Amino acid sequence: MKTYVIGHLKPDTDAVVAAMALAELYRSKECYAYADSNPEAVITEAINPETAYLLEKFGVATPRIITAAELSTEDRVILVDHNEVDQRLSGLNQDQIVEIVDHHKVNLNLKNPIFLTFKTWGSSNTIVAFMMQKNNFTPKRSLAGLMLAAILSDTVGFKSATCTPKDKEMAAWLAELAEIRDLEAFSLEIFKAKSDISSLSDEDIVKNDYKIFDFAGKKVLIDQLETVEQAEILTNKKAGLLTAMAKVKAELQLDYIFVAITDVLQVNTKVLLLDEAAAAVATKAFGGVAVDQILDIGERMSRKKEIAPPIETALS
Ligand SMILES: [Mn+2]
Repeated sequence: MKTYVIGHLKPDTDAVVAAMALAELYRSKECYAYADSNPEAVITEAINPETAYLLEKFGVATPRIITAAELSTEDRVILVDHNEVDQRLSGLNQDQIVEIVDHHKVNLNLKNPIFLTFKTWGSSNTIVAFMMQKNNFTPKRSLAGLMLAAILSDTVGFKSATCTPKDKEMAAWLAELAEIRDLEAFSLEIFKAKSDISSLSDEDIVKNDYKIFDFAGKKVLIDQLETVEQAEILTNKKAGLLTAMAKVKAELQLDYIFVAITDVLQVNTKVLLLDEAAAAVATKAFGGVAVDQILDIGERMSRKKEIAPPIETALS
């Protein structure tokens, strides 16, 4: 029997590193008696360029990709940074889930009681850092650096509406352990790695960081690209992105697809709208007027807190 710790589909830095950090904590401390099963951090799919950059920077190996077919029926699975079925490893038997550590809206219907740790903080790594402190565990320098990076990435350098004092408190602790003093400079370094879309096709961008939601029976994909080159992307890549959106919408049988291009330095998001129906939902959700299939939604940067909820309300 083994215990696997795993983040969501289309893994981001928070999901990958929270799994690594929690597995490290559970290998080292008894906590909930997983230590005998050698907890291992795994991932659902290939990592994004930002996570690849950070793992290389800190000299840490990428966790392996696992499929549900590789799990034996006795294996236990701990979910981090997600809970909804649509965001889980596909084919995962939910009876194997023994614990969830997350900071997203809860959408669960499980048969058995399990360990649940949900906090309304800006990053799953803030929760894992908090758990480490409670268990008198100190992560080594490279892991502390990765956890700090994940907090800065998820909270957009503390600028996101999801950021809380606890995120800053845990980031300060991790920064000291990682010996990283200039958090603003480190945030910019992470934004640049995130913004490096040179290796991505238009379809890769549309599928770069997306989540699929069930809003009032409608299948809605919301993709977000956090970048320092918003204007350039919306000028040079718009036509290609719209074509890719149409393809992905058909392929995944979506009712709606939204691609949010967020400028992390200017603190502004513009949403690409594929068709009239999407424009109607978006303007109902956020107000304003769409111009040339683009809606400026202002300072909103958090998909979880500021982008997905208004779309859900508009559709319900
Ligand atoms: Mn997260």
